[in-house]
Amino acid sequence: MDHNIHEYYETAIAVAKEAGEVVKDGFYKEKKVDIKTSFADLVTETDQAVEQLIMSRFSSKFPTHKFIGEETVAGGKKCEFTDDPTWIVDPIDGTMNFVHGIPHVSISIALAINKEIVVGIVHCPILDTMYTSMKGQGAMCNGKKISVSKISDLSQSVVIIEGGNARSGNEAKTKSNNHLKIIQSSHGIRAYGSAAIDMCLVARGQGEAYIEYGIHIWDIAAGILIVQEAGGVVVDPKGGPVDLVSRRVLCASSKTIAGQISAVVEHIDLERD
Ligand code: LIP
Repeated sequence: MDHNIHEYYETAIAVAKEAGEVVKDGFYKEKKVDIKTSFADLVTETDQAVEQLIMSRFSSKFPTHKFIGEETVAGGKKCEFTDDPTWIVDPIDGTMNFVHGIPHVSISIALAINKEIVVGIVHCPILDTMYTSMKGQGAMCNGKKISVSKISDLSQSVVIIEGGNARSGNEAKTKSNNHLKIIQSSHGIRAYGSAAIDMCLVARGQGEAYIEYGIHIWDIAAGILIVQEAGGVVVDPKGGPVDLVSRRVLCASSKTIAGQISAVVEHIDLERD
């Protein structure tokens, strides 16, 4: 089947902008907050409304396409990542930030065909910043081409590493151990609370790497293409190709830095999406 990738790309940008207005409106209002897998895994009525809006726009324009959305999966729908054209959506990536009035919130929209990401859009409506990418066409921030940092050693790098929202078991302890190992090997660490934004900052050279265990396909799908199209690498933290449903990701400005991080961290195996 022939695909008009440019039409998909333009549609995704228009849908992201429309959804961004709903996020902006909700950001400055009192929120109704519910919890999901832990007291730190939040969802609001805006997450739900934005996902429904995005899903309805894509399903009416591309009725044969499939859809994977964070809140639809949280509501019980199985996360089925197949070869079919599939829109992979996080309606608000950085819900914790949204609830606390921190502006680093994003709408992450990706399209995968044969399990390959061909369109990636990360729209940050409060920061008025949109990252866009189409397979083979580079990565942009507000229409301007972006590229990863030229720094090629971990000791000279800023590494973005999140604490995540797991509060039980050994996951949080292992993650804090990994934070210490990265601090001891780098210029320092940062965390912005949104995997999609973390990856876009690596893509634009404002950080040399991002690593996280515990994320989901909807958090990273768009960011994967944006980093790759900006000249970066995206791999499994243990090494090897990135596995979108493995719930772990490592991206970096160079293979060298990715390899140096992979060698120092303790890896975590999680239930797949
Ligand atoms: C968030 C991720 C972030 C992670 C948070 C949370 P959400 O996604 O983008 O990287 O550290 O725990 O999972 O839940 O805001 O869409």
